[in-house]
Amino acid sequence: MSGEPQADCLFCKIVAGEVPATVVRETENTVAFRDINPQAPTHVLVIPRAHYPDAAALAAADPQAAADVLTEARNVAEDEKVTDSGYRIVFNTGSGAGQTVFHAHAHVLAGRGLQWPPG
Ligand code: D5M
Repeated sequence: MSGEPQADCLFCKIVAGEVPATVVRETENTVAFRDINPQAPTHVLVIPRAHYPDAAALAAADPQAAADVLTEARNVAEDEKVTDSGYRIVFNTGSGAGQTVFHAHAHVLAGRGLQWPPG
């Protein structure tokens, strides 16, 4: 899998600036922006600029980019000042797990009590 942009991918359009988003961080390999439907006071998505359908495909094809997504999730938590209170990094992988956008992304969730096990 090449990681090339996909014309029908919403998150590729955010990377390209064709769809607006509230971007909070950017690196060479990643973009982080606020989720349009936040599930917690902090809810930021971290995506690779390259297109892979889910986190597993990203990790298999480009381990460095996968590591960069995780590092940026940690940096978002620092920026949001939630490292002491705790936060959750979620990679929904597959429709059965709740994935709805098939461009790899990490959810960074914080700012309220988070239950375990998740629903
Ligand atoms: O998560 C996909 C997430 O993407 C979901 O929480 C909503 C979010 N989303 C969808 N469209 C947008 C735009 N345009 N901006 C920001 N966030 C968006 P999943 O794990 O695939 O269910």
